[in-house]
Amino acid sequence: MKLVALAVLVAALAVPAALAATPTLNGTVGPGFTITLTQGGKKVSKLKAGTYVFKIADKSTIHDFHLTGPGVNKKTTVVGQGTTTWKLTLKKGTYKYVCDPHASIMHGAFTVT
Ligand SMILES: [Cu+2]
Repeated sequence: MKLVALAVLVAALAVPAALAATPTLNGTVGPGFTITLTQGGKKVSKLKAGTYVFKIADKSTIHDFHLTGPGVNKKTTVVGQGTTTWKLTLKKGTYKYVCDPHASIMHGAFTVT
């Protein structure tokens, strides 16, 4: 009986571990003149190279979320709104995100090591 209980416990623990394998980053642009990229509520400044799920919330029809860096050039549309999901592999280097129409005031960056 104890072995069965242990097997059930191991199976239950294995599922969250598999889901956590790809870290999720949250990008938000708008509704004001703000653009952010966070992980677990904290601003992203450094990441390890690897695969990440980017969940981008574009909350405005006058802003876009444009991510560029080694091997990556992805953006939402300016007029579009809603949530977009990108699964991206990040390499070593510097990545930048901007709102194209307001790049001078709406921008951010992070480094990948
Ligand atoms: Cu903008």
